[in-house]
Amino acid sequence: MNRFEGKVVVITGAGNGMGKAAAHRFASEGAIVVLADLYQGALDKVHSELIAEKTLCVKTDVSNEAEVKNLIDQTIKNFNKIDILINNAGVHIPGTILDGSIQDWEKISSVNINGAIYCSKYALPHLIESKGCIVNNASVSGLGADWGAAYYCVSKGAIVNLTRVLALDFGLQGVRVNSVCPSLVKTNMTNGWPEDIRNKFNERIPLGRAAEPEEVAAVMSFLASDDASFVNGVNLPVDGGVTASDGQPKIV
Ligand code: NAD
Ligand code: ADP
Ligand code: HBR
Repeated sequence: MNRFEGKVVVITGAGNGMGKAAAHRFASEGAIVVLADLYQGALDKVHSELIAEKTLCVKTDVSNEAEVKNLIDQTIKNFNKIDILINNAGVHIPGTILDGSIQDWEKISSVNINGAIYCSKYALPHLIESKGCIVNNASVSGLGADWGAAYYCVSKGAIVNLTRVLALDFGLQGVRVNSVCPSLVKTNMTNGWPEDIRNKFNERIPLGRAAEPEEVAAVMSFLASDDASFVNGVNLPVDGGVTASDGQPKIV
């Protein structure tokens, strides 16, 4: 499939995990990919795995408005348009509202919420021009709540509703906005979690395992493609069935 030939795709948090998997997926389907991450080393590694002329790396802290503006400016300067924005960069800090410091909240909200707001705000004029789309990486943690992850869940709830408000406000201008909502995915974010916690997740996931980053990237690519031309404002669980449960305990 070459669904993204000629398309310019901006991916944040592209140095690792699902962002990196998305970079590979979109590139494998013909896209020009613009990779943004905090870490130049991680970007260089992904760059080296892709076609050089169809890849641009822009070291970007998405929580910094000026750096996001630079990311969009560099993309336009090099490729003259943006077709797809993948708001993927994110951080996780566990804890209840009493455990977590105000600095934890500032970190989570500035990266997870402000980052998606800044990228959307500066990319949207170009997406309106190209009749493009946005795919956010939210989480099942934004569809419902988890114990002991207060700030993270609040931030992901904001992304779920950001998806909806952008879908309403820009649908008539031809821009679609959707999100993926994964449960546990095997990335740097979660690989260090204690084994007993990961096992508890596996017990609650009807498919019995965490997702591979590529399984989420595949859904991002579907939502960004013309195959999803009438899908708009959807927060799509990619969760092995977690949200099929009403939350009552597993007794069998
Ligand atoms: P990851 O840690 O493997 O990758 C995240 C990437 O984002 C890293 O390369 C990191 O350097 C980058 N990043 C962090 N802060 C940044 C900033 N300020 N500016 C630019 N880049 C920044 O994690 P992942 O699991 O691939 O996470 C991707 C997204 O998926 C996040 O939004 C996360 O909340 C969400 N998510 C993760 C899981 C999971 O189980 N791993 C589940 C649901 C949703
Ligand atoms: P295994 O599951 O046998 O440990 P994998 O190849 O499936 O090995 O896992 C690759 C990486 O993902 C390893 O670093 C491992 O620690 C991590 N990992 C494995 N299972 C999970 C899980 N349920 N949740 C998060 N990370 C996991
Ligand atoms: C585990 C999952 O809900 C996450 C890190 O978002």
